[in-house]
Amino acid sequence: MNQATTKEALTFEDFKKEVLNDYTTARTSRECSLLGRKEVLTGKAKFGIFGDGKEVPQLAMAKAFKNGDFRSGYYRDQTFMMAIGALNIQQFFAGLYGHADITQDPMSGGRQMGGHFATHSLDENGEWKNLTQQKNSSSDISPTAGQMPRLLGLAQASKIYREFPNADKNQKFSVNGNEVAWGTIGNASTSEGLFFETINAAGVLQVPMVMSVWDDMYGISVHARHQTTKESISEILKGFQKEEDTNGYEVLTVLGWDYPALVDTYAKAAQIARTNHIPVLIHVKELTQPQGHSTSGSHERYKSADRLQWEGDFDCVVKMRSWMIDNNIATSEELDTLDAELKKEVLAGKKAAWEAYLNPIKEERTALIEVLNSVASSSANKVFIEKMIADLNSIKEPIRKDNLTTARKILRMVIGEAGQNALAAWIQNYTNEIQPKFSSHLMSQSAGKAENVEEILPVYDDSSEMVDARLIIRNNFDKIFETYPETLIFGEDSGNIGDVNQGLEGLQEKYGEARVSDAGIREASILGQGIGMAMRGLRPIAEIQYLDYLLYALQIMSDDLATVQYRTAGKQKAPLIVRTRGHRLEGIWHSGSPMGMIINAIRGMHVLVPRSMTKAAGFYNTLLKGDEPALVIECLNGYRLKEKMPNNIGEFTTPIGVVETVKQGTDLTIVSYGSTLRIVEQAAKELLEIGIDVEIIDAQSLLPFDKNHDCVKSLQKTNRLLVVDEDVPGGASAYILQQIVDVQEGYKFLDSKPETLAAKPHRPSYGTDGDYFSKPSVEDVFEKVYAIMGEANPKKYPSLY
Ligand SMILES: Cc1ncc(C[n+]2csc(CCOP(=O)(O)OP(=O)(O)O)c2C)c(N)n1
Ligand SMILES: [Mg+2]
Repeated sequence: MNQATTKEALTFEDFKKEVLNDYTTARTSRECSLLGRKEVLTGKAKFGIFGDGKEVPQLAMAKAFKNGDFRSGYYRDQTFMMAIGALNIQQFFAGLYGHADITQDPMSGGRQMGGHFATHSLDENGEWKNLTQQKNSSSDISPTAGQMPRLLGLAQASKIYREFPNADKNQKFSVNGNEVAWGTIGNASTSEGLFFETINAAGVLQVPMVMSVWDDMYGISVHARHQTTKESISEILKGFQKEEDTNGYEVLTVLGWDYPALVDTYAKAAQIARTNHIPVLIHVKELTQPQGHSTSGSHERYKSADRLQWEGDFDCVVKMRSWMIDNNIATSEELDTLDAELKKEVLAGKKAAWEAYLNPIKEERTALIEVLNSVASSSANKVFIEKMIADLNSIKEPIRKDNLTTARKILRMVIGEAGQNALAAWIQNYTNEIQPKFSSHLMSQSAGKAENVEEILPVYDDSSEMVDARLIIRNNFDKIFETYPETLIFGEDSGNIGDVNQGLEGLQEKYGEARVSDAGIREASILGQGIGMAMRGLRPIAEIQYLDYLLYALQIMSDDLATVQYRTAGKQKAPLIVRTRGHRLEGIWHSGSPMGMIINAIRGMHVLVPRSMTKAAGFYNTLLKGDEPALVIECLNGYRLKEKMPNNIGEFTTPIGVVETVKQGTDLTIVSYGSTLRIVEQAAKELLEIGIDVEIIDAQSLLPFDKNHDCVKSLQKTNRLLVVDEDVPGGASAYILQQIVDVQEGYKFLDSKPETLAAKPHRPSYGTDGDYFSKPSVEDVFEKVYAIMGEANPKKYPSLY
C-alpha cells in the first residue's frame, strides 16, 4: 500500500468512526424518546415531550457548535444536548421524573418538565464559570417562541465583545467575539410575533446568530397551511437575504434527513456567522414526529394514512441508517447489533435514574415510619394510625407528598399525646430540608445579592447646586459607563438624542454607538437583548421608553427574565436592569401605573419606584454592585424638577427593600411611592394647617418591600394606616396593605380600619381634568385622611359632606 492510499484509508476510517459516533447519539436519543413515552404511559412520569424525528439535524448543529457558543432553543433538542455532552441517558430520565436535585437533573433540578434544557453558567457560589471553555445552553422556557428575544442578546454579546474586548475583564465570556448563538424553533412557533420581531432585529443588528427552524409541517394538530403563508418560512423570509451592498441574512434550506447535506449546511452557516457576524436562517424541512407531538395525545387522530406512511419512510434516523449502509460505513447487521446494545444501555440508564429518584424518598419514608410507630404506641388512636402507617408503607413508588400528608394527618390525631412533639419536629425538619428543593433561588443566593449592598448617602456641600434633576441621572450614567466597561444601554431614542428626557444626553458621543444605542420599536426583543447579554457577563440596561409600553415586554420579563435563577436552581443568572419612566403624563396610554400587575408578574426581580432622580441614580449604583435583575421606574414628571447635585455621583447607593420616612407625624401613617408621593406631601401640609399631623413613608422598593418592617413601627406610633397609590383599586395598594397588616402584623396596632386610596378602576383620562378625575388628587388624600380622623373624633373633625 502506498502512502497516499494509507492516508485515504485512514481518513475514511476516521470519517466512519465519526458517523458511527453520530449514529450512536441519534439512536440513543431515539431510544430515550421511545422509552420515555412508555414511562409516562405507565404513570412513572407525568408528561413527556421528546426529540424523536429531529435527531439528525441536531447532530450537524452540534458539530458546528464550539466552546463559548450558546444555544437558545426548545423542547425538541435532546439529541443536540447529548451530542455536546451536556445530557446523558440517566440525566434525561431524571428530568422526565422531575428529580428535585440539580446534581441528578442538571437541566433544572426537577423544576421544569423534561425537555427543557440548560447548562451551568455558575459555580456553587453563584459566580460565573469560564463560559469560553464550555458549550452553553441558555435555559429553555415553554411559551412558544419565548426563546427568541433572549437569542438576540446572546448573539449581540459577541458583537459587543468584539468591539470592546475590555468589557470581558476576566476573560470568561468571549474570545474576540467569535461565539455564535444558535436558535432552534418549531415551524408552527414561527407564527408568533416574537419570532418575526427578533428575526428583523437580528437583521438590523447583524449579529452572529444561526436560527434553525425544525419543520415537521405541524404545530400539535394544526397543519402548516394554518400557520405560515405559502406554508414555508424560508419562502416568505426570502426578502431577508443579504445582497452585496445590504445587510440581511443568509437564508439556507436543507432536508432534515439528509445527513451529509446537513453537516455541510451547518458548517457553512457557522463560518458565515462566526467570521462575519451575519445572521443565518436554516430552514430544515421534511422532519417528522414518530410518536406525535407529546404524550398528551396521538397523531393518528389528525394525520392522514399517507402522511403517516411518509413519516415512517422519511424518518431521519432510518434515512441516516440507509445512507450509512449504501456508503459502506456499516452493514445492516452491524447496525442491528449496535441498536440492540444501545437499547440495553438506555434501559440501564433509565433504571439507574428511577432508583436514584426513588431511593431517597423511600429512605425518608423509613425514617418517618420509625417516628410514626413510636407515636402510635402511646396514642389513643393507635389503631387508626397503624392503618395509615400500613397504607403509607404499601405504596410501591412513594412521593414526598405521600410522606408528608400522612405525617400531617397523624399529627392532628395525637394532639396533647406523648408523641406530638417528636412528630411535629419531624414534620418541620423534613419541610425545612425539602422545601428549598422547590423554592430556592427565586433571587440570587450569591454574595452579590443586591439587598446586601450597603447604603452610601449622597454627599453635598455648601457649593452643591440645585439643577434640573435629569442632569443627576445623566451624570450618574456617565460615571457608570466610565467605571464599568461591561455596561451598555439601548432603547427607543436612547442613543442619538440621549433618551426622550435627555437622561443620556451626550453619552453616545462619548461612549460610542454600541454602548449607548438606539433600538427599533420592539419592546419584547429589547428586553431579550438585555437578557441574552446579561447571561454572557455584560451589564446591559434595557430602556423601555414609557411604563405604559412595558406590557409588550412584560411577558418576556415574567416568563424568562424573572425565572432565570429559579428555573435553573441557581445555575444561570441574567442581572439585567430594565429602565423605564412612568406615571402622571396625560392620557390613557401615557400615564398608567399598572404596578399591581407588574409586581405580581415578575417575582424574581426587584421592582424599584424612586421618588426622585437622586434616588433613581442610587438604585442604579446599587444594582450594578449586585447580580440580580431589576425594574427601575423613574417619575416622568420629575426630570425638570430641581434637585441638588451630589458630589459623589456614581458612588452613592439607594438601599433595596428599605423604606424612607419622609415626614414624621403622629396621627396617621401614609405609605406611598413614586409620583403620588408629592401629592401626599402637599396634602400633609394642608392637613397640618387643621392640626392633623401625618407620617409619610416612601416605600421606594415594592419588591422586596420594607424588609426591616419600618411601616409597622410607624403604626405603633400613629395607630392608623392609609396606603396611597395611582394603580387601580386592589392593585399595588392591596399588596402593600397585605405586607403591612398581614406580614408585619400591623393589625395589632390599628385603631381605625386600614384604608387604601387608589386611582379609578379605568385608565386615566386625557388632560389635566382627566388626571384629576382619574387619579388621587391632593383633595382626595386630604379628605380621606380627614374622614378617617373624623370617624375617630367626629367632634373635632365633623363630616365635610
Ligand atoms: C405561547 C404558547 N402557546 C401555546 C403553547 C402550547 N404549545 C406547545 S407546543 C405547541 C406547538 C408547537 O409546534 P412547533 O413550533 O411546530 O414545534 P413542534 O412541536 O412541531 O416541534 C403549542 C401550540 C405554548 N407552549 N406556548
Ligand atoms: Mg412543528
